[in-house]
Amino acid sequence: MHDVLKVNMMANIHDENDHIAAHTSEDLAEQHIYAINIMGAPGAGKTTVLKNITKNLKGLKSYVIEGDIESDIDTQDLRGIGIDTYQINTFGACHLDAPMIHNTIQNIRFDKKGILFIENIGNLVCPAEFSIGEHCKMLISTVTEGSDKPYKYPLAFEKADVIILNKTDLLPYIDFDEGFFIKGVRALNKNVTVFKVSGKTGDGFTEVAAWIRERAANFGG
Ligand SMILES: Nc1nc2c(ncn2[C@@H]2O[C@H](COP(=O)(O)OP(=O)(O)OP(=O)(O)O)[C@@H](O)[C@H]2O)c(=O)[nH]1
Ligand SMILES: [Mg+2]
Repeated sequence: MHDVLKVNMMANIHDENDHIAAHTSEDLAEQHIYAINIMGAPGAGKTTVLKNITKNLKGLKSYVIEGDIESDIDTQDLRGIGIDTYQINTFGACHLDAPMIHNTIQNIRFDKKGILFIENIGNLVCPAEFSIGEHCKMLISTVTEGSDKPYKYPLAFEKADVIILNKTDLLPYIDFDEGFFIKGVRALNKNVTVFKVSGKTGDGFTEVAAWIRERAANFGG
């Protein structure tokens, strides 16, 4: 009988990742930068939401790191409206990790205090498993995805510090059971703040921006 050495690879990967993430988070705080990890399915409105928040964040500068498997479409879009944006392409990987963010922030000159939005890869599963140095995890969910998503993709809802329910302008056209959605959210994450917004009309974003300003003012950065 041979001895078998069991190595928990995932635990090792997570430990190393979390160590780097903690470093990044401290580094950003020292530079008075509050970092938000924006997660959500492809097309949920991550870029649209961050654009709407930015418009309402008077007095705080917005920086963005765009995570995409390929392309720089969102980065070009954001740079086009004057937002300081940096691209990461993972070329296949389904989530951002702490070393990617650690490396990218070495290239950013944070000349004013503000908010760093990190748009994760469009995916409702993997990004929730990895800390990347953020001070806040923001989950974008949408009425078009259906009200059962907290039940089917629990980790993202469990880990979120704030949930943005987007595309509410489309409510008249679809069946979305808000009570069922909220019940699922509360079962996983009792106290998480939930905002209902429309990235198309801009409704709800003054409240989201106020919430972020409050968090950014009190996070110790
Ligand atoms: N009707 C409606 N459309 C929206 C809303 N928010 C975003 N959209 C549309 O949804 C599509 C996807 O929006 P994006 O902001 O690109 O979504 P994303 O999550 O950044 O997408 P990826 O980066 O590709 O994962 C676009 O056509 C947006 O115009 C909304 O509140 N209402
Ligand atoms: Mg996007």
